[in-house]
Amino acid sequence: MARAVLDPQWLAEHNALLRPALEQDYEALARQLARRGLDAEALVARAQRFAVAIPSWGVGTGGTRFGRFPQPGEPRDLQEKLEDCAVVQQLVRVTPTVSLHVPWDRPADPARVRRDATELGLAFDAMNSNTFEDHTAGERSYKFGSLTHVDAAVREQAIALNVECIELGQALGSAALTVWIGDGGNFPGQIHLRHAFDRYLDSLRKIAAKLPSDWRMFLEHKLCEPAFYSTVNQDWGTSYAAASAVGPQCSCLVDLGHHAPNVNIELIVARLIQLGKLGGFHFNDSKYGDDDLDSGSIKPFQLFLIFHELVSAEVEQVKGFAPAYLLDQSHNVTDPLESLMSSANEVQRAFVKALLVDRARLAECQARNDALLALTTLKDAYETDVRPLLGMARLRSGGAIDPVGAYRASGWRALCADRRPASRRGSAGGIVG
Ligand SMILES: [Mn+2]
Repeated sequence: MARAVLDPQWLAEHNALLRPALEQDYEALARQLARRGLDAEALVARAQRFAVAIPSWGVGTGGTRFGRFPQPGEPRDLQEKLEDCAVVQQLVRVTPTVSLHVPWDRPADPARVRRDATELGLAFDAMNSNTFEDHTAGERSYKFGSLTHVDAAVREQAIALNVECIELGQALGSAALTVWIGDGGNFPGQIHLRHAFDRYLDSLRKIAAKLPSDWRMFLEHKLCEPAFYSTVNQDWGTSYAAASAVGPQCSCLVDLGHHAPNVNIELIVARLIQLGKLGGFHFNDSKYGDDDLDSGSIKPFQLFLIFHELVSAEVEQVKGFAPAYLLDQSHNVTDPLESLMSSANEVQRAFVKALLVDRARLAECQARNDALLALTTLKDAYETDVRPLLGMARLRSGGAIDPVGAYRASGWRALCADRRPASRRGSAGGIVG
């Protein structure tokens, strides 16, 4: 039994206030769903099994290149980050794993960190290697690249960090490595476009050679930034080519913010599923670019359409389909824990709504070329208010009916502000690709 950070008795009392209204709304929704041939109880059970990982860097206030506005009580070390992750998980019950970033969260004693996490009811998701900035004086600089650098010694150093991530991950119980590099050029002519990609493949193969047989390796592409003219792994096609070249343990990771404006992301998702190379997701939302805004805050319909593709693959039992889900956002103006709870809820909501799609009717519409009724079929699912179903799933899993409301009432932030004086510099923030 995991140690609860917030008092379970207090949480039960908080839930008791909201429970009568939830039960009324749930019964009404269950009747509506039954008319559509859907079983609310089965959907609650599916919602309860849904999971999305939390990034260790997400519990601290993020920032932009213009600045950062930390708030009181930010976690100062990995132990405190895990404690915050446990609070989120206690309230939402769909975030049982944490994804670590190395070296930001390099554990000195991984066995102890694993025990601490287990005690809090948490496990570890994919490891993330950071070779997009310099870490310690004396090491070789990544200013002009890491895995694709022209200097073999820099590439070796970056490869070694990825191998270290694998070894740490093994000790922590992780089984995946996510590789995102900032490598690219800011000037035409700065890098040899083909040779840089050759070096990328060569470095990736060396890392893949160190993967345990049950591990997976995810390649995360990104259109631009920090390189603004050319990026080595800039789009899903490049990522697919690289993952294919590296081998069967390697696949592509889709970060929702890493695409050109207006790109049809659900189509990319469908393609990668079809090609057997969809490894996972970094969920967030965006308006202009890699804004790292909260999931579902700008384009909730897009998120639903992505989950429609994911659920379709699940329903059709596409071979090898098992994508990893992680939130990857920068919380600049909110309490990060509130953003994580609300975003986990948005992702779970998109998943549950995708379960409501009448796939038989959609197939009929497609066979008849009935475009309008096909869209209506999707909208029938999308426009269903599933909040009572999500609330019931959280309640039955031991979480909060209203996670953000419960969190605010718990006073956790104020307690942290007291317990975690800012005299020690926070190890929190950071922007990740
Ligand atoms: Mn990402």
